[in-house]
Formats: sequence, structure tokens, C-alpha cells
Amino acid sequence: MRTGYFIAQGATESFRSTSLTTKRVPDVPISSTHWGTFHADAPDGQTLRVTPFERDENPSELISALPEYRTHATRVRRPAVRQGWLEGRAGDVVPGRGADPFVEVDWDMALDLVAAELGRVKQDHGNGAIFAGSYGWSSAGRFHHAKTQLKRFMNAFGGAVEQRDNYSFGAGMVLLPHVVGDIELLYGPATGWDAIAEGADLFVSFGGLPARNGQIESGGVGAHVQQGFRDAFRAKGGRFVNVSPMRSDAEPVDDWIALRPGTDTAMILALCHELDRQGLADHGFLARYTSGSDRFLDYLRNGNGGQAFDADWAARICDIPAERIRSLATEMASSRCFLNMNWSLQRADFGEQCFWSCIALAAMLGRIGLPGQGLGFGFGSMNGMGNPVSRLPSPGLPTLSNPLGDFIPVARVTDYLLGEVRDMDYNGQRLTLPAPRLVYWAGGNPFHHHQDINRLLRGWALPETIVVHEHVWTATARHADIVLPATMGVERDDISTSSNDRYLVAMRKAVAPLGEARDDYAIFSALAARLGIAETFTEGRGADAWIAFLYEQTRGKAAERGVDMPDFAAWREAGFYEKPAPAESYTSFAAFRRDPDAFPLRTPSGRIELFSETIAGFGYDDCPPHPSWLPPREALSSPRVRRFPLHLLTTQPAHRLHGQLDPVGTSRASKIFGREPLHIHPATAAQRGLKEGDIVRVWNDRGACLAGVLTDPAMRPDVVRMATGAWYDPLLPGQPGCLDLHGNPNVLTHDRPSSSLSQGPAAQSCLVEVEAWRSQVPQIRVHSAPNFAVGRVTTKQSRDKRADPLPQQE
Ligand SMILES: Nc1nc2c(c(=O)[nH]1)N[C@H]1C(S)=C(S)[C@@H](COP(=O)(O)OP(=O)(O)OC[C@H]3O[C@@H](n4cnc5c(=O)[nH]c(N)nc54)[C@H](O)[C@@H]3O)O[C@H]1N2
Ligand SMILES: Nc1nc2c(c(=O)[nH]1)N[C@H]1C(S)=C(S)[C@@H](COP(=O)(O)OP(=O)(O)OC[C@H]3O[C@@H](n4cnc5c(=O)[nH]c(N)nc54)[C@H](O)[C@@H]3O)O[C@H]1N2
Ligand SMILES: [Mo]
Repeated sequence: MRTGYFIAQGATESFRSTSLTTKRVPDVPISSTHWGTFHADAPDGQTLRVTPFERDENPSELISALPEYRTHATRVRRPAVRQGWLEGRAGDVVPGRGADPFVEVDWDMALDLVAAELGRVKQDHGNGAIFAGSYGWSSAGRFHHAKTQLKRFMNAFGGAVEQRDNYSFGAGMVLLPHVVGDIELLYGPATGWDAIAEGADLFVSFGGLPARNGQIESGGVGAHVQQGFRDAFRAKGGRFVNVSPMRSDAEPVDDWIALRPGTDTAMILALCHELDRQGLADHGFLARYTSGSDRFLDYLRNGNGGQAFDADWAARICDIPAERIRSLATEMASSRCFLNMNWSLQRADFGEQCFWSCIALAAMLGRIGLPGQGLGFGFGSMNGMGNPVSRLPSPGLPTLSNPLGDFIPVARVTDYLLGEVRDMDYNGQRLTLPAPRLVYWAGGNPFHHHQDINRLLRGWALPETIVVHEHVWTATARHADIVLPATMGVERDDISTSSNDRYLVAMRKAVAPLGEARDDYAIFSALAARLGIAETFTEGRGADAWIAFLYEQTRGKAAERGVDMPDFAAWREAGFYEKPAPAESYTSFAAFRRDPDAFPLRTPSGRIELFSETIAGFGYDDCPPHPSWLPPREALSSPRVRRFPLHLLTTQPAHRLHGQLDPVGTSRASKIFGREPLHIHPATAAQRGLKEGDIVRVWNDRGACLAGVLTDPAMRPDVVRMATGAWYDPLLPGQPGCLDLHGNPNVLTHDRPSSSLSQGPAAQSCLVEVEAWRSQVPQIRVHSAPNFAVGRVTTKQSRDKRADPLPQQE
């Protein structure tokens, strides 16, 4: 490890990013990840040296973990097959997934097995029996994006069942087109921080602006800008109000309103009610720019069974003073106000309602479309929200079309595995799908991302075959039948960029692939050759040719928009291309505000819909046609609180990206006796006889995990918090319901949908209890290599038993 990198000492949540040097190492290849861009080389051919990108003022410490990660014991070095599966018969469901040892095999055998399985399932059951949704973040480069590679491969093969929407903002993504016509508010272009600094003086953020989340941007971060923009806003005298169960969500902060989680909709309805009551609502705006405001106002005034949605009502639900709600309403109405709500809030029971009510509040304030005012979603969720960037098309591997067209909403994966997608409501449709027989995952980690892992395990046991490409032995890889080792970003050339980032980085291979790892593209090309679809999949291009082709294609599209990019060779030589700053600062809905007839929204009314006839037509009890308060099924207000009195929030991890980097560097250093920290108020800990550093069991009726106590006085005493991403490490592998030794909070969360509209994930609605762990603390095993059966088996015997490999066709 190079000196100068900050390594977290002990179990704190504090992390710094600025201690990394930004000195340029001349002529060292550049590369990029979702957490930053850097120069990297390996003079000894093994050990990476990394230095942050010279244009990044505030690089993330996460890049310092990469050298150790690349060669870590958990790296998948060779193709491996689950022993029980290998010895089983094709078409059988062989028990033992997650528990059996693996047998390492050579590439030819592994590829023959996968090709034979794909061929068999397609022939016997059709492409609809294959599930290749493969949700997950993969790596930053746009060509070697594993999930996209898989999609293209499967489409070339005749299609497979896919996943729609995402875990990040699944509920918002389905709702927003009904309300404002598209999803720009969610992922940009968003109102620029430059516009906010000029145009706003009050920034109210539901869920704060956690600096930890600003380390990340999907597709690759060139420069980390979030903290700089926030500081600039405050330096200009902007006031910052954090509405969140946790103060640490926004430091520094001028005001902290510590409401109960899952109650923001109640608080916002009360703010709306207060604006209406005090005559502060902008009725001119409502009349001109919205439709259905009369229905919404009627609901606010009378819709609560005779009880007004007023500040006194909300105060009881949110557990904040009614006076503070009233004063905030006045403060908002008398300020140039920008509202932000983080994505996390809609990852909850009836998560659509908080986003919709936030839009209603902004509409009642009447500032939508004024420079730097109005609202946005996710400014505290990722680095690039509000980053002023010219919109250029991003390069991406074309996925071909899926002749099947079948999909599941992303978070319904366990229902689907269990065969329970029957007449399922989804955004006005009804979905019915049989359970899959073959599951294929590349670039994602369902044992990280999905809720209620014990239920997932029951579904995961049912397919005949599960294939995973991975570069590390995640829990998902450990629960697969065939695991193919994939290269990491630093081991290949690529193009990294994100629509919310200024840079297009010419990623260069810094080091040879570890062990026998191959690019996903090489793996799929070899499978395609075996299956007779090589030409369709590759179009005759190798990886180098594709990267040059995709870059030049992007450059051509940029030229059509009057932007002149360097040619491929010049771009590579420079290492990156910086997109030009936009000509003027951007505010969401500015054109619509200027002239709503000339620039109508793509909603049925052309206006912001505060009542949606379309959603009314769906008739969903759990998603009414206007912003509404529906008490969450699981929250501090639900009866369940008598058994499980603490609300668990599962936030994004400061020290890693999801499950990526978990066993190394600052992630490992942040653990307590190797367990994931549980953030808990000191009084709540004391009530249970717990102190800092103790090991606890966190549990409810869905599961239990171990964790380490980290006290934090600046959070609500009835809320606890665990970051996502500790690799699932079951006491009894393969057995649903057993203790997770490590601290993966998804053994505790429920996987019921946010609503019938979106079927989105609702992880934040979760109650738990915490108690001291008095037994011996078992060892973590998931940060070591899995169990391998002795020797490398290439015997024809087991191969022949499985299936005859298809003949090579290249
Ligand atoms: N309880 C709870 N759960 C949550 C959330 C929450 O707030 N609470 N948040 C959710 C959200 S927003 C998200 S986005 C998801 C994230 O869930 P995921 O995206 O599934 O998490 P990652 O750990 O990023 O998984 C990506 C995997 O791809 C692998 N990978 C990386 N590069 C490559 C490659 O080039 N080839 C191959 N074959 N594999 C590669 C990595 O090793 C890693 O295991 O989690 C969700 N889960
Ligand atoms: N370091 C790091 N950064 C990341 C990621 C990562 O893995 N690591 N993942 C990235 C990804 S994929 C995504 S989608 C984004 C997600 O971004 P978010 O979903 O916004 O992130 P979270 O950390 O889940 O939540 C943000 C804050 O919302 C607050 N919050 C939770 N529930 C409530 C509530 O009911 N009311 C209020 N008012 N506040 C609440 C929590 O205190 C939390 O700190 O993060 C991205 N950034
Ligand atoms: Mo996400």
C-alpha cells in the first residue's frame, strides 16, 4: 500500500477523501471505477500502484483498496463447478446449493457445460425458462459492462426473461412518468448546483446530503464535486435544513429535524396544509401548471376521516413539534427554496407517496422552474446530481432486441423464483410468468441487493442451474452451480463515463488478468461460438475494435450536437476527454414554466398531475391517485413495534460500493471484530446493557445477524442503522433461516413491494430488536476462498454424466 492513503482506524463511520494526493504520475495508464478515476500500474506485474486522477480535487479513499482487492484470497481464479451439481443429472434440481464444495475445472470444460445447459433448457423448455435479468452495478467501463454483455448474448440466443426498473429508485421511476411525464428529476439533467447557489437561499433536504454517497457515480466518476458544491452554496449564505432520523446525514447543517423514518409524507402533507391554511399556497401556479390540485386540496382539507392533515396531526406521527412544521412552512414560503428528497425515502412501504407529495409541496410553493428553485431527487444520493454537464450521448454496447419481451419488476425476483408471479399487478399491467429453470447472473449480487435473504434462499434452491460470472467469491457466486472468473476493470481497456460526469476516461489495462480470469466479452464470445451465434453476438469485432467503434459512434453523435471530440487515437493519448460546461445553468421545468403550452409535460394533461386519472383507473388500494398518507405496514407506528421496537435503516456503505471491496481496506478496517457496525443511540444501547464495541444479535421474525455496536448520540433513539454490503456468511450454508455471522442487514428486511404500481423494493420499512451476543463469536469465513473439492477435476466421467458438450463451431 502506498503511503499517503488514509486507512480507517477502528470502527468509526468517519472517512476522509482529501488526504489522497492528486500528484500526476506521468505516463501511467489511467483507469476508472464507480468510485473514482486514477492512474495505475504494476511494475512487478502483480502489485498495483494507484494515484488519483489529477483533475479530481476530492478523490475517494476507496481507490486505495483496489490493489489488495485485485489479488485477495476471495478472487475467483479459475472456473469452478459445484460438486453436487457436477455429479447430478441434467434437468434435475440437485440440492446442496450454497453448501457443496466447488470443483475447479478448465475453461473448455466449463464453457462446454454452460453451453450444453443453455442448449438443453432452450430446446426442452424454450427461452422463457431462462432468467437473465442479472440486476447489478457491474464495473464502470461502458463496453465491458457485464449485465449489458449478458443481455446482448441472451438476445442473440433468442431472448430471456429480464428485470425492469431498479433498486435505487424503483417506486419513483414508475410513478414519475404519470406525474411529470418522465424521470429526469430522478437521474438528471437536474437543476444545477450553480443555479441553486445563485437562485436559492434555503435548501431543505429530506434524507440530508451524506458525503459518503457522493463518492459514487454509476459508470465512473471523473471528479468528486458534491461536497464542493454544497460548501459553495453555504459560503454564499445558503441555509441548509436536514430532515432525517440521523444528523450525520448532513454535516455541516444549520437545522436538523429528526423525524421518525417513513413519516416524511405526513410531514409534507402537513406543510401543504399549513401553506393552504395560512393563505401561502401559490394558487396561480397550481391553476396554470398543475392538474387535479382541487382534488388534492380537498383531500388535504377533508380527506382524513374528519381530521385535518394539519401540523398537530403530523406532529404525533412524525414525533416532531407541530410548531416546527408550522414555522418551516412559513420559512419555505418566504424563501427562495429548493427541496431535495433522497432516493432512499421511496425505498419503503408506499414509497411513491413521499416523492409525489414532495412534488405537490413544491407546486404549492410555486417556485418550480424559477432559477435554482423548485425540487430535485437524489442530490444526497450520488456525486453527479446537480453537476453542470453538457448532455452528450454515452457510449454503450447495443443489446439487440429481446424477441421474448418477458420481464419481472426488479425486486420481485424471489416471487418469480418461487413461481409466485401470477396475475401480479404492475403499472396497469398483469404479469404471469412460470419460475425459471436456468438463472444467469453477470455483474450483480442478489445476495447483497435483495431483501429477505432467507426467503430468497428458498427460491434460489429451485432452478436446475445457476451460472454466475464474478471476479470475487461473493455469496451469490458461492450459491451458484457454475462460476466463471471475470476480469476487473484495471485488467482491461474500456471507456468510462456517466451522463452526470464531465469526463470520458480512456481506461487502459494496468495489469494482466489474475489467474485464469477472462473478460465477460471473451466468455460470451466463446459460448456464442459453441452455440452457433458468434456472428450475431460479436459482429466480427474483438474487444479493441468494439471500444474504438463505440467511441467513434459517440463522437459522431456529439458532432451532430455541435460538440467536437478528439478522434479515438488522440483521446487515448490524452487519457480523457472533458465535456464542455453547459452554455447556461439549468433548472428543471424552466421551459415549462416559461410557456406550459409550448413546452407541455408528457403527462396526459400536459401539466404536473396532482391527481392522476391513469393511476385512478388502475384502482390500487396501495397507490391512490393523488399524494396520500398511508401508514407504513412496518414502522414505529405499526403494532409490530411491540415485538421489534427499533426501526432499522440500511444505508449505503461509506467504506465500499455495495458489496464491492467488502473484504479489504477501509471496509475491513471499519468492522468490529470483523462484524458490520450497528449504529445505535447510546441510551438505546445502555437500556440493553450494551456498550461500544460489543457484539450483538440483530433480529426479527425474518432472520438474524451479528453486528458490532457503534454508538451515535446524533440519531433518534428508536432508530438503528446498518450499512448494506457485508457479505452474507451463514452459520449453516444453504439453510434458510440460520444466523448470518457477518452483518448483512438483508436477512432482516422484508421483500414486499412498495406498492402494486411499481412493485419496487421497500427495504427501509423494517423493525428489529437488538440483544447482546453472549456466546463465542464465530469466525468469518466469507472473506476466505470457498471450499474446494480436492484436485482439479477434468475427468470425462463427470462431464459425460452431465451432458454431451455441443461441438465447437468457430
Ligand atoms: N437493505 C437494502 N438493500 C439494498 C439497498 C438498500 O438501501 N437497503 N440498496 C439497493 C441498491 S440502491 C442497489 S443499486 C443494490 C446494489 O446491488 P448490486 O449492484 O448487486 O451490488 P454490487 O456489490 O455492486 O454488485 C455488483 C457485482 O458485480 C461484480 N462485478 C463487477 N465488475 C464485474 C465485471 O466486470 N464482470 C462481472 N462478471 N462481475 C463484475 C462485483 O464483483 C459485484 O459482486 O443494492 C440494493 N440493496
Ligand atoms: N459510499 C457509497 N455511496 C453510494 C453507494 C454505495 O454503495 N457506497 N451506493 C450508491 C447507490 S447504488 C445509490 S442508489 C445511492 C442511494 O442513495 P440513497 O438511497 O439516498 O442513500 P441512503 O444511504 O440509503 O439514504 C440516504 C439517507 O436517507 C436517510 N433516510 C432513510 N430513511 C429516511 C426517512 O424515512 N426519512 C428521511 N427524512 N430520511 C431517511 C438516511 O438517514 C440516509 O442516510 O447511493 C449511492 N452512493
Ligand atoms: Mo442503487
